[in-house]
Amino acid sequence: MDCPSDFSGITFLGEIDDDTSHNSTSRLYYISIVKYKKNQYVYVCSIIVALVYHIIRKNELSFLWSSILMELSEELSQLLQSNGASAVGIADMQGVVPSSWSNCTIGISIGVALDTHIISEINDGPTELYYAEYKRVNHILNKLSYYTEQFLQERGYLTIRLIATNADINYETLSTRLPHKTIATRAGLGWIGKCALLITRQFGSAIRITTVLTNAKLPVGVPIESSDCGECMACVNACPGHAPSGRNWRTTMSRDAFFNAFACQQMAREQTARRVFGGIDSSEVGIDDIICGICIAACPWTQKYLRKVTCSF
Ligand code: B12
Ligand code: SF4
Ligand code: SF4
Repeated sequence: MDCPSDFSGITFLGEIDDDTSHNSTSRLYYISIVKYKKNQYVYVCSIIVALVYHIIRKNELSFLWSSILMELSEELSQLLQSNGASAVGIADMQGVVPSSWSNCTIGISIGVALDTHIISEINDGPTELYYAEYKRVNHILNKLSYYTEQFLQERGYLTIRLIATNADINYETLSTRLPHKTIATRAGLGWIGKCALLITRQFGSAIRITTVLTNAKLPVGVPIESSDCGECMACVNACPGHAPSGRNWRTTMSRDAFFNAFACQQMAREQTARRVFGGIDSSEVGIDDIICGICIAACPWTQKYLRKVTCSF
């Protein structure tokens, strides 16, 4: 039996021809097996080469993709800062967001610092100017979260925008589904102080915050998991409502384990009525806002911020 023409070019045919014990049929099988083995070898080699190439390409692509996302986050950060943000952080919120929001696990925490002159005048309670500042900053935060939402949606991403304050509150527990402070600590903006406020190294607790959740896989910050208050007791001693217990926070602790939110609410209500609304309880005139801020002003980190920015005459 003649060898088929496609075998004619195989170089190792000569070695087989030397083996006289094979007739032409068995030689063909033999050639087929050798060819199969050789092809298999070539095939396996090609797969390895293809895999290595794929890994290199994939790394190149993921590198390219992460640079695009890095640029996107820088662009967003610049947009927010040029519109009044004092701090922007990005957090991986996987496993922390409520399950109904699990398609948006990246949290953008946006902070706006409070005016230093106004905060330095809160000594024994809130002022009318602090109330105006509270309103002004909430307005800016809501505007910034709106810009963030527009920015991301225009680029095809999903977003969930949380309102700066007084939204989604369960008044039985004085809590929301996802408090802004949780995103802020996960983004690495600061820790939770003994007074239950977010404390940043740059502004102390004189910063208000808001949140936008998204599915854009922006580069995230390093979470802060425990308090940096140490032995300080300034806010504990200053609080007229005795709301902070003096215990240091960590992520595994519930708010109620170290802070009495209802005592704070009661005191802030009284302070707001006495010092801002001329003795009238704000809820009686249909206003949800209650403010105090003594713990903000008392914090040494806030004091450091006030000293850095406020001119002395
Ligand atoms: C309800 C509410 C109140 C209640 C209860 C306060 C409280 N601490 O919970 C009352 C009426 C008492 C109150 C008072 C005040 N409030 Co208020 N309030 C809120 C509101 C609307 C919801 C807070 C909430 O959900 N609480 C539930 C508990 C569980 O959460 P939390 O204490 O806020 O945060 C906890 C978690 O984040 C957790 N945590 C942190 N990191 C991590 C990470 C992981 C993985 C986990 C699991 C948990 C976790 O630790 C925190 C402390 O336990 C938020 C706005 C918002 N939507 O977040 C503003 C907010 C907390 N209030 C604020 C402020 C400034 C005040 C006042 C000073 C009033 C004023 N403006 O003068 C006081 C001070 C209160 C205080 N010392 O905490 C700011 C705080 C800013 C900051 N730098 O921290 C917020 C964020 C409003 C804003 N947009 O900036 N408030
Ligand atoms: S806001 Fe006022 S009442 Fe509430 S914890 Fe701070 S100092 Fe205490
Ligand atoms: S006043 Fe002291 S204890 Fe209170 S939050 Fe600031 S650093 Fe922490």
